Amino acid sequence: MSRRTRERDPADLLDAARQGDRGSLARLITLVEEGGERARAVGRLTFPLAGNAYTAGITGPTGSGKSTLTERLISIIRGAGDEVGVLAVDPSSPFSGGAFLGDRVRMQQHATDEGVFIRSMATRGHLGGLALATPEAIRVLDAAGIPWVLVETVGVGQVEIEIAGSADTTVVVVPPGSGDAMQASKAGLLEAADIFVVNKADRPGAAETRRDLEFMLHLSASDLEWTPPIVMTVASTGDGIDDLWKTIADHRAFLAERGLLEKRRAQRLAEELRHVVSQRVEHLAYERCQGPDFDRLLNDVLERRLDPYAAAARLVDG
Ligand SMILES: Nc1nc2c(ncn2[C@@H]2O[C@H](COP(=O)(O)OP(=O)(O)OP(=O)(O)O)[C@@H](O)[C@H]2O)c(=O)[nH]1
Ligand SMILES: [Mg+2]
Repeated sequence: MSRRTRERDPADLLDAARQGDRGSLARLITLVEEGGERARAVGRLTFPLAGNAYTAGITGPTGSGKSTLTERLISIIRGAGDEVGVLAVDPSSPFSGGAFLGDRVRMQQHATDEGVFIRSMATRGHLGGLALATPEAIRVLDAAGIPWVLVETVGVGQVEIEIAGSADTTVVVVPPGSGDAMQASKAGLLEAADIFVVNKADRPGAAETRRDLEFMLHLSASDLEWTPPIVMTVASTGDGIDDLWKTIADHRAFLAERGLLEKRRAQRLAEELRHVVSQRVEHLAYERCQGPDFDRLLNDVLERRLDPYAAAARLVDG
């Protein structure tokens, strides 16, 4: 990246990104990761332009084949002539690099394709971590005019599910093996999934995993009109990928036809707004709990001149 790119302001970067300059796009996402005033400036610029990209989240346990599947989906999207952005998010790792080296290598076949933008995400300073930085990064890609955004999230914890669930279509990848389907259900993936993929269907136990999933879906069946389909794939050979793509398209059509896409996106924005508010309040609490005022009031509490509630009231209300 040239010095000039680094020094350009967010508005110039966004203009360049919208003209297809990938370096500027990468820089904008770095600004989002770093948080602070420049990240806010990026958010202000991208938000009004966003809302057109369709996002698919791909989540599941480590090594289940998410990146290999993602790579196959990239090929299909490119085959249709569309541009695609990919964000690889690993909430458990504070810095991008090591863990994603493999992803980069595997997605190398797209490395020289200008229509593909692949990026791993780390939080360098964004308040609220990746759960808040990811939607902002998606909006950067969206505002740059990229119609498809795939978000690969590693892991099945609470934050991972939150990120994965912030897509229009959430794909949960379950590898074959006794207990894996059960683990997915415990982790709350059953609720988050719009589509299940049993990848590595060439391995023993795939049919059993499918049956386990069917059984659990049956148990948790509600009056929802959409029951998550289960797609069998062998990402390494490409088997079942067309089926997966068609299922994503079906889900998209289902949401669009019933007005559910807008409803979901509205719910997500409400959730994001709540999250930002609680981050800010938490940050405020952190700031109020240090410094001379805090020390003075704490001293009053320690000497029993003030009770903790009265001291807190003074710190919060001034
Ligand atoms: N046999 C078999 N191997 C597969 C299949 N899909 C992926 N693999 C292999 O499984 C390994 C892990 O695949 P990845 O795509 O990196 O899995 P991942 O879920 O992205 O892994 P993390 O990002 O580390 O969580 C690689 O060696 C793939 O070649 C499959 O369908 N069958
Ligand atoms: Mg991966």
